[in-house]
Amino acid sequence: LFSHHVTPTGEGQQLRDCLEPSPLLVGPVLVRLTLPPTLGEIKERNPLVTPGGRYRPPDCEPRHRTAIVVPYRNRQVHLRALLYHLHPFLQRQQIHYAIYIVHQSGNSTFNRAKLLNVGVREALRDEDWGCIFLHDVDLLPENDYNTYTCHPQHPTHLSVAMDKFRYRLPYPQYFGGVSAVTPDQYLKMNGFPNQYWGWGGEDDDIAARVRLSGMKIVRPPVAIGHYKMIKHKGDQGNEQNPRRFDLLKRTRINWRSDGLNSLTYNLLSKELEPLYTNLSVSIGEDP
Ligand code: UDH
Ligand code: NGS
Repeated sequence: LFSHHVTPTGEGQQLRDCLEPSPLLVGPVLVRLTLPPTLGEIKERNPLVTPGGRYRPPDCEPRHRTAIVVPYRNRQVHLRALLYHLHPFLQRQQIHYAIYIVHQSGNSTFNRAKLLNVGVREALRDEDWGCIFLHDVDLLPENDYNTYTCHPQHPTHLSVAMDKFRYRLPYPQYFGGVSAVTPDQYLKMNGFPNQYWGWGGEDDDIAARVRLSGMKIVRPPVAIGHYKMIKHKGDQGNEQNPRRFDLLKRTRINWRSDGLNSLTYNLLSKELEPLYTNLSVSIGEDP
């Protein structure tokens, strides 16, 4: 029931395990898509968040350690909206967490899945996270009963009811938006593909890896997995990938050789910003 927790002053202190479910949960939350506050204002509203966008509950010993990894380029306003909503959301869940923004530097075609691979690897260098969330920047959770924790055996798909799909799954195998894996599950599926440059298909490849490596996808109830997507146009540098259908035909052959075990990149910088850890990375370009 009690576990040892060392305070920054070095004094030992007994903290009771956090209650489950967290007594701070409120259920459905109103997500308004007005212009989000500035980063400074968001930090003021989240005084217990420490450099790098990290947090642990002050009054109880957390039961979960979750890293949130966000693939990112040139979406400043969306990032502010995400931080504004996600920090209080995760604090209500009494999770020990950190938010990692993986910024693709340069102008080469965007590669979401490869950025996610980089984020997982770098996050695990920092800490022994029990759960890693793969989180699009433009998705805002609307119900805090949708807990940001992992299933011990199977990868989780969280964004099962997005407003743009009229709060339903668009198709049974959909794995895009927000999903989560434990480090073990991630290893088992050899991570994510590195070869999807541009929009589309990489999430379907990841879903196929889950199945091919002998796991299945678990999901929260549709009534709870509600998300608002911030509306936007397709990004420059992330045009539809015409090769995605051919790549998807080969997942069964490629997944063991392309993924975590073939990942290469250059980490250009790692900055502990007040509300997030910013990883700037050069991931190359479509050969
Ligand atoms: N992302 C960026 N910057 C980019 C591209 C993508 O940060 O330039 C990230 C961001 O986290 C985003 C995620 O990658 O949430 C997924 O990209 P997306 O938002 O383009 O994909 P989504 O399917 O939106 O959510 C599609 C909108 C228009 C695509 C038109 C093709 N039919
Ligand atoms: C599928 C895409 C997925 C995408 C999903 C939703 O068709 O990558 O649509 O797209 N798969 C392929 O293109 C092979 S959305 O409606 O969000 O634009 O996530």
